[in-house]
Amino acid sequence: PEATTAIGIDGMTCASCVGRIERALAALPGVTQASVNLATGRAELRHAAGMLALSKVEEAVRSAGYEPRAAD
Ligand code: 9UX
Repeated sequence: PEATTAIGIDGMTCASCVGRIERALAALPGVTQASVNLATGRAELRHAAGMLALSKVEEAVRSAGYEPRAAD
């Protein structure tokens, strides 16, 4: 089954940040969709249930140059 994970992202200031992070998150194993909202500083991931550790999401956000935080 499919599951949803949300994470907060600090440091985004333009639409290109959004595209960069969406590509990085969509490339994670098990992820089927990644949508990032610039206004809310929040990302939502659709992924196979049990296939995505939050630590991997945080790592991908940091590698892309942004700061993960707890989702609201
Ligand atoms: Mo836009 Mo985001 O010029 O890191 S890509 S600020």
